[in-house]
This record gives sequence, structure tokens and C-alpha cells, in this order.
Amino acid sequence: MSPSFCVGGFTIQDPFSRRLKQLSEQKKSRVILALDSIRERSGLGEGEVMRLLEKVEGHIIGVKLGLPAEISLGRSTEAVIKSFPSLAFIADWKLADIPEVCALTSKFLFERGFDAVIVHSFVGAKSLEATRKVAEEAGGGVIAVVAMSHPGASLINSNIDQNLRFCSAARIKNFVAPATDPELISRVKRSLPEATVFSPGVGAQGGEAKDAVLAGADYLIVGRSITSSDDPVGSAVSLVTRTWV
Ligand code: BMP
Repeated sequence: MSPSFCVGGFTIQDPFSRRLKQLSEQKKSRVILALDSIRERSGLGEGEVMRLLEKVEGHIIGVKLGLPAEISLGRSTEAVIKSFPSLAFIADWKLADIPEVCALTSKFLFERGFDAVIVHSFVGAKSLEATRKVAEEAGGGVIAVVAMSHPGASLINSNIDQNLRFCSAARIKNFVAPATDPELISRVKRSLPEATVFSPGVGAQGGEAKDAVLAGADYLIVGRSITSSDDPVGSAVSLVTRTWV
């Protein structure tokens, strides 16, 4: 059981959030690598993933693996997670289901070694709460998507306040909000000052990393700017130094 506790209705300082903060301060980095592809080829091999992570490990604090990684890596994911104890691993399956299935899927993901799971908030407080309870039992974290970065995200983004209310009711305080629309990041922080914001959409999607941080993003989720670069280490270092303010 995790030693989480409550202040003002929020579960704060879950082990995942504490660890990420520690890693961020140690490495002076806010960057979480979104590992969906390498050089935009489809399919990831265990060997090339290991080699890329060995190169960038000192500059990033975590790795986000989603369905593209799951489909190509499968059970090799466990070996990858075990090989990099100085990185937090986030399972981005964007869970959006009934509470029982969100809970079951999260349980499998924590058993596989992930430190946190990402869940959609629009499914409502019950699904969010079920996921958060499983995370607490596993000593892990939950990150809820309250707004998205792509063109066409208008439906979810226009419901950001309702999505935040669902998350508050479920006592979740880690959120995904888009670097492509820094005003939405500020809105999360204004609504819930204790919020921790993870921002995707930097670089390849046109978001400015520094603007996202100035708007309140705590962590940046970055994929292709690093994974498609001829010099992934150089790209990671440049992003890290520009955004450690
Ligand atoms: P890239 O930096 O290559 O655009 O990758 C962004 C990553 O963040 C992808 O893994 C994507 O699934 C994720 N993401 C996003 O781009 N926008 C969102 O609103 C939510 C996400 O999880």
C-alpha cells in the first residue's frame, strides 16, 4: 500500500509524483520521452529501444509507452523497464472504459512494471476513482487527460472544466494538457493550484516548449523531436536546457 495522504481533498505526493520530482531535480530536466517510433518507422525493436534509452537516459526523467510500443514490443517492455531504474515509465493506453475495466487494465500495467497509467477524464469520476485506487495499491500514479494537443480536439478541450471536476471528485491531481494551447495549461493551474501538468505537443506538433513551461507545465512529453532526430542526444539536451527555468 502506498503512503499517500490527503490535503484539501487531494491525494498528494503519491510515490510516482515524488519520484518524478526527485528525478527532475537530480537531472535538471522536465522531459519525458514519448517512445512511439524511432525515425518515424513503424515498429520498435527491443535492441534499438535499449540503445536509444542508453543514450538519452541522463537527460530525460521518464518514458511514455503507448499502444504503438505495446504492439511492437509486447512483453519485451518488462525487460526495457527493468533495465532503466533511473527512468519513470508511464503506460499511455488512454484508458476510457467502465470502472471495472479501467481498474483491471491498470492492475496489469502496474504488474508489468509501469510507474503510472494515463486515463481519459471524460469517462467520469467513477472510472477515474477506480483507476486511482488500483494505482494507490500498486504504489503508482494516475495521469488524467483533460485536454488534447491536436487540431480537432475541440470537443474534449471545450469540456476541460467538467473534466477537471471529474478528476477532483476522484482525487486525481496529475493532468495532461496541451503545449499547443498554453492557455489551457494555465487554466488547469488556475483551477487547481496543486495540479501537476504533463504537456505534449512540443516541436513536431508546433507547440513551443518554453511557452508551455511559462504557462505552468511541470513536465514535457516529447516524441519525434528526439526520436526522429539525427542527433537524439543533442536534441534532448537542447530541449532540456531551454526549459529548465
Ligand atoms: P510527438 O512529440 O511526437 O508529437 O508525440 C507526442 C506524444 O504525446 C504522443 O505519444 C501522443 O500520443 C501524446 N499525446 C499528444 O500528442 N497529445 C495529447 O493531447 C495527448 C497525448 O498523450
